[in-house]
Amino acid sequence: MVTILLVSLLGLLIALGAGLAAIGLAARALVTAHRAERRLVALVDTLVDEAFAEEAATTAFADRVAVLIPAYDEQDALGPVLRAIPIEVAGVRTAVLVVDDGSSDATGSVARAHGATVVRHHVNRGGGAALRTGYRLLSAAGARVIVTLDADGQHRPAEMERLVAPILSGRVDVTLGSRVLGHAEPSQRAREIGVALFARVVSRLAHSPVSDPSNAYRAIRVPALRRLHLRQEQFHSSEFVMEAHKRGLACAEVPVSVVRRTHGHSKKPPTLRYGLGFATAIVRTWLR
Ligand SMILES: Nc1nc2c(ncn2[C@@H]2O[C@H](COP(=O)(O)OP(=O)(O)OP(=O)(O)O)[C@@H](O)[C@H]2O)c(=O)[nH]1
Ligand SMILES: [Mg+2]
Repeated sequence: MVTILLVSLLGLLIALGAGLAAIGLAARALVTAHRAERRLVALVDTLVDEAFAEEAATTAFADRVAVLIPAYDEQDALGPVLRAIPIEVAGVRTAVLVVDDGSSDATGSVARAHGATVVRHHVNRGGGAALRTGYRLLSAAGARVIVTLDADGQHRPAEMERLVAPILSGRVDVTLGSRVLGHAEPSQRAREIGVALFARVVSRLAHSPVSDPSNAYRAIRVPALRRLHLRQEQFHSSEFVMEAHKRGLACAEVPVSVVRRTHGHSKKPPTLRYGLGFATAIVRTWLR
């Protein structure tokens, strides 16, 4: 009897030891993977910084309204967007930076052919990561205001003044484009329901009415950027809105249009996965 008990106890101890060792190994693997990822990101950032400096772009953005466009395989859509960017907005000259997010098509050369400054992520990192790269470079280059819009032609560059003027006049730090206050061409029903649902959630958590938390057409006064903690690789819009409210920046929603894509295709994951990713980004930003 005693022998059976001892053998069982020994078996239990061995199993426990093996379990702990496995957990230790898994934790080490995670730490190593995280370190490797950080090194890779640092490498990509260094390459981007060098490319930006080589393009002598540092002076091109000083005191300008910087137009920041993240672009991933948008060779067909990007040209018309760039042609429509106004030379001046609310009396201030614009300068355009396209962050080519690891495209495998001619996005970068199309952007250059249209006179934009281009930096490239050598691997695809997501729209949020592309915007962070742009924010970092443009802040260092002395831009006054940064306005972001998509490369797919869904936002209208002609409406840029609505976003930039309230910042230049000193009224607010951040403007957020809203298709709900403005105009939206009909899209998938699930997407429309999602926009309405997430608007309610984000408004509640941000303690302020936010009618279109997935709209990437927005602008910010550059010094205010430093106060935001932006980490999302992909679902950056809700993070940006919630952070702006959380850090006490003066925000205003501005009516804008969102039209249908006429070239290329959406890079977003399917609706359910998109909804989950969007919800996770909201919760993580809120808990921060
Ligand atoms: N989704 C996605 N977009 C990226 C990425 N990198 C850069 N972008 C750019 O981010 C912008 C928004 O991407 P879209 O896939 O059009 O997302 P969306 O406009 O919110 O969604 P749709 O309404 O489906 O077009 C575009 O200019 C993309 O080219 C990426 O890794 N994924
Ligand atoms: Mg789009």
